[in-house]
Amino acid sequence: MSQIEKKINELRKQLQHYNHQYYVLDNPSVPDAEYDRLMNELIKLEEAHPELITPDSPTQRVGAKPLDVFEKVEHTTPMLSLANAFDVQDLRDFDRRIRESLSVDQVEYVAELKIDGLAVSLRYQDGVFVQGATRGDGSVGEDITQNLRTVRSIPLAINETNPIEVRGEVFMPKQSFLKLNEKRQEQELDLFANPRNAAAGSLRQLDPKIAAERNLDVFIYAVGEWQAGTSATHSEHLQYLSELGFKTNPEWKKCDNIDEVIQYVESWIDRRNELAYDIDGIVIKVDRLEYQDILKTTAKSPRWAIAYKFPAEEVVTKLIDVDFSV
Ligand code: NMN
Repeated sequence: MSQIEKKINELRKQLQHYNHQYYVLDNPSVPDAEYDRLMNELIKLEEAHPELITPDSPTQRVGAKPLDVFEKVEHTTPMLSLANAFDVQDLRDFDRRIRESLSVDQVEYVAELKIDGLAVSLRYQDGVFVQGATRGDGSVGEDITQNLRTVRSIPLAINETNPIEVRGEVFMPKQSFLKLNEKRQEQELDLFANPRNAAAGSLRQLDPKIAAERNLDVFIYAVGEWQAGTSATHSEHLQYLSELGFKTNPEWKKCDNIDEVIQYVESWIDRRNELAYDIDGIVIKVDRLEYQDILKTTAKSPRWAIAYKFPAEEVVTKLIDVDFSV
């Protein structure tokens, strides 16, 4: 390897590390000026040696040209939606059905915030982000790789050489949504109805430069396909995703039984407005993967998970309602 190649690799590793600290952990480890200096050094070296540019370089987030149309992507494992629970009784019924099917007295659950965004699937091969897709109808989604590459908290490279697909929710933080609408008002453009619609509108841009300006963020919440997978529980998956450098939501809780789940759900009803992003409920999943396999899925949704939906707080006036939901 030449000296230049070594220097380029070193800069990429360093910048990847700083990006992770800054965008994933919200905890910058160097001043911006130092980050910018290293980034400029890498840009200059790559300009002088374009043959050494790789798609996972931190300089390559917004590389691609505008598309004419999004290609279709068939999901190898369907991206199912979740059954809903609307009150405590629904949660108790869910727990009873599960315990009866498994013939056990107690089941451990993981409770997570249900982020109000768009479900996406991300594929990595040889440690490099190669494809990102929307859920679509659950079987076939749209290839939005080039827009997802612009989401700074999505790593372009990870430390897992086995093929892995992960799933998560792309969202727009409330603050970014307010700023975007302010700017649009000044420009006399239509306003987005809420952060979810703004995120949807951004992800369906054919020009990745527009998506890149929209300050989208992500929380990764599941491993989709992973042949080398050895975890026994969903909570271990969450731990592993975070070790790989993915942004996972820190608020999840492992609960020993449904009473603890109910306490967790109730604790968020009033606190949810304090978050920097919208949530529309709590997702509850059976923690043991072996149990998930036994419980299986119906045609529409897994039997081992449920989404508790918060009561709607207000009816939002329709402004731009981008339908990107199914
Ligand atoms: O356009 P990007 O690359 O997202 O950068 C936006 C700003 O964020 C830049 O001014 C950069 O300095 C800053 N940033 C800082 C760090 C850091 O570790 N201090 C990391 C990533 C981005």
